[in-house]
Amino acid sequence: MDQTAWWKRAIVYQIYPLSFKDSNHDGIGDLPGIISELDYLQKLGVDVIWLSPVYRSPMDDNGYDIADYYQIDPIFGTLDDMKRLLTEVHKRKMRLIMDLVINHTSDEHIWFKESRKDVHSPYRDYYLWRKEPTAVDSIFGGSAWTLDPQTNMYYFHLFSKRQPDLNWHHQPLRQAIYDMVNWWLDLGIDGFRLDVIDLIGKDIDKMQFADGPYLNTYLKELYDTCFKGRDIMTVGEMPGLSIERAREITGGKHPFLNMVFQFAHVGLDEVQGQGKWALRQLDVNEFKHTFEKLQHAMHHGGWNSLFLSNHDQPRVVSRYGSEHYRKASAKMLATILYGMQGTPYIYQGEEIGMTGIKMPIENYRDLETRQIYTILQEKGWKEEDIMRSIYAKSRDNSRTPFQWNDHEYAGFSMHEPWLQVNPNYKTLNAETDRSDRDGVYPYYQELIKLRKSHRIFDEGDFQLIFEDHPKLFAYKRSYQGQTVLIIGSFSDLPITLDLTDYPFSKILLSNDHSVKLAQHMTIPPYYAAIII
Ligand code: TEU
Ligand code: CA
Repeated sequence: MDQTAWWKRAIVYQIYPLSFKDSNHDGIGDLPGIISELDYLQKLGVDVIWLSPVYRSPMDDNGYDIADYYQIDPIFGTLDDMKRLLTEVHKRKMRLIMDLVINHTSDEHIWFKESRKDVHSPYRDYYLWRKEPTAVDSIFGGSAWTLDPQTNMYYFHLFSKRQPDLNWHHQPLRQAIYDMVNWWLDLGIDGFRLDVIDLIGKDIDKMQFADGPYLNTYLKELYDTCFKGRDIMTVGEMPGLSIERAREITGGKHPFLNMVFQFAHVGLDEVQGQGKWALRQLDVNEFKHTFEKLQHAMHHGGWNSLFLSNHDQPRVVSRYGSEHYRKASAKMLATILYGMQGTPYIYQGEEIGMTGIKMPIENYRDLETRQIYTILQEKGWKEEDIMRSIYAKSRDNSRTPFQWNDHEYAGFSMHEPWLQVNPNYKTLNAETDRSDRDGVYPYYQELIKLRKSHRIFDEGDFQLIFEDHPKLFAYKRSYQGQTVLIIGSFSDLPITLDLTDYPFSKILLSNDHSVKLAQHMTIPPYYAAIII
């Protein structure tokens, strides 16, 4: 492997700043709070921190609506805090990447304020204005067009109406973005996670949005103007990109980005074509075959990012694991993910097995949840069905404050937090978990160490085993004559495995030490093991 590609061997940890740690006790997480917990991350084995947006923002979409790219929002701290964070991260031999939200801005960005004033404004073409709306829905529900009374024209927004889309076809806008990106890179940050970057090449008049006709052109320009020649890491969030295109963009002739987030495996608990609120049971076979495709496609050329959770997705234990077998299933999910090829991502709290939450509707803060609640009501959904979907899929599931200890507000803050703490914090928190021999955090530490000490995890090829088993996700990795088996059970019941056909000598790691390796072995619910 190319040794300069350090990001291939990195473990990335995503911090959602609002909910990580509050230092000044106003109920909102902040940069000094993050600085105070860097040792916690270092001990876990983290190499790179991805910080969700901390720029100045009205927080309509929790910072994914940026009003000033050059400033830190006062709720998080100051630019000096940011610089201090960077220094402290680097001191610990870790790196820091920022979130880059350049498909849209906040409606409070000066560009938009100027743009909307008058059709002749020099900023008019920074955004997308039309006399008539087209039949496009925003991703959060409702029309993607909003009429602005000031000039009596409609502006385009794929997310909330407070997040107008930027017009990437306008060269001055692109240049303004590149200047800003270079400014942050010159400040010393180590790269970016690029928010919905597959949308910047869209052609709205031709109704082409994700992976639009101009995507390669603009990505290439961004790469040439900002990324080229710098020792950084870039990961593009690309919900609408095919596997083939992901491979092209990360590994083809022009690798514009180091890796992308693919979402094929994420929508498998949804009725296809009906959006995220129409629930269905996960089919483990479909799940593992989706990963198989990615593993094979990216094995030669291209690079995968491995993730199950982020700030938009519900907690994976509650979603694909089991709250009843919480610790076992949290470890199992980590094991099958970390056994694959790619760069693994941990979303804050995943490493202690945090779970989803059920709250009365008025406690939800996420604009998507609040919006969808009304929309589903209007569509005639029954209250209990709406709430069932929200419990399962609301983004607030993963945004509740980090559970540090069993003190009031889970040690996140001494003030009532901006979003309710999960009531299970008394027993489920980092302090308890880390002092538990059976804890999830200690397991992650071991898993990360193991992964880093065997090249087979970086280089080996991937083949599913027990391929049609409806409750097993198992595969082997092979590299230079060596084979590793990775086994994960999604079953509430024991399963008997026949390992006669596979080479094995010992268990390198497992979530249940009472299980002994044998040709015929019976594994308990949510068992996970790495066998060599
Ligand atoms: O998300 C983009 C996206 O398309 C989805 O992940 C979407 O938010 C989700 O499916 C809705 O349920 C990114 C950010 O990660 C998200 O937090 C922002 O809200 C969004 O872009 C707009 O910036
Ligand atoms: Ca604070």
